[in-house]
Amino acid sequence: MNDLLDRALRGEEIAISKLLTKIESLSDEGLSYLSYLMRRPTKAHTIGITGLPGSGKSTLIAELIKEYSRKGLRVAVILVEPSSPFTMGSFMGNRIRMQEVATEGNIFIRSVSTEGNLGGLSLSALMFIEAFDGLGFDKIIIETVGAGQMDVDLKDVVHTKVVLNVPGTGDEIQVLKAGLMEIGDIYVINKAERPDVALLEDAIKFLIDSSESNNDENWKPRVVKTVAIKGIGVNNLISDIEDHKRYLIDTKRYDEVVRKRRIKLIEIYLRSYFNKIIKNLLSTNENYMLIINNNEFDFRAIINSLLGKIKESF
Ligand SMILES: Nc1nc2c(ncn2[C@@H]2O[C@H](COP(=O)(O)OP(=O)(O)OP(=O)(O)O)[C@@H](O)[C@H]2O)c(=O)[nH]1
Ligand SMILES: [Mg+2]
Repeated sequence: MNDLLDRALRGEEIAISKLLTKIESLSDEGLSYLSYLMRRPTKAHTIGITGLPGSGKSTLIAELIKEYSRKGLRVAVILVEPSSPFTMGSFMGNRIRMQEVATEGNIFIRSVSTEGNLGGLSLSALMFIEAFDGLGFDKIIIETVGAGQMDVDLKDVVHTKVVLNVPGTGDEIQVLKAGLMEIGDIYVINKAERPDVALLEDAIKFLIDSSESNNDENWKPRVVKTVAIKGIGVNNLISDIEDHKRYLIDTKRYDEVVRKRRIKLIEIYLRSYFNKIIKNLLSTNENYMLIINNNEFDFRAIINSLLGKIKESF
């Protein structure tokens, strides 16, 4: 077997890091590593953590990492960061909070950008899920920005979706507005030491009962209160996460998620491949399209000619 792959499979941190970089570059070598890893047995439990900025996702993930590693589990964390420069602060916050607890070899943390992708979820994030699964991690946790489409996309690719809320914002159902209320398997009320917890709890439970939350009909979403900075409620959350995993296995949905996730990966790969072709075509044919305001402008002819160029390139 290839040396890099071999070392990564033995859990060597630097090798894993290099392997992911090669996969992310989409080089032939990288794709062959990914293909190899995807032929290995899948078992990882994938957990998506989402919620509005500052709700405490990274702090909570740091607590989950602590508990999981205490149980001897190997955990990989994927931080999906928006590409905007305004979020640098948050980026550092994510890192610092988790790095503090990630002192053991069993924990691996990797950031990816959203790459300005149409659908939100980035190709790299999906490839890394597959890679970590093939490398034998037990839990793969994905933190997403918590602002809409991307998090909704998570629905098809992770086993267990955890949505964070915080009380006392004067707006008890922020997540509903962000479109997140439909996707949670577990709703966490973090910063639960604050006043107005009961108000938020009632609002969320009401939404669940009135099935505004139209998730899987056989699983009634759980509501858990946590104070992530103090580690309070984390064990309850972990136990709900395990209940959900067991539910997926018992109802034969666990492997189905992996199948859907891989279909999504193929879809996003192809989209990004064709996007590059289109971008390239548009930039190399700018002059040609400049006649757009001219009365000789022939839309059909232009489209056909550009499509012809695409076909030639294959
Ligand atoms: N009072 C209180 N503060 C908390 C709690 N959990 C997290 N925080 C604080 O909330 C702030 C944001 O926490 P993060 O974990 O960075 O939140 P996040 O959701 O990952 O933020 P982004 O990644 O920027 O979206 C930090 O200052 C934390 O210390 C909590 O239970 N109670
Ligand atoms: Mg964070």
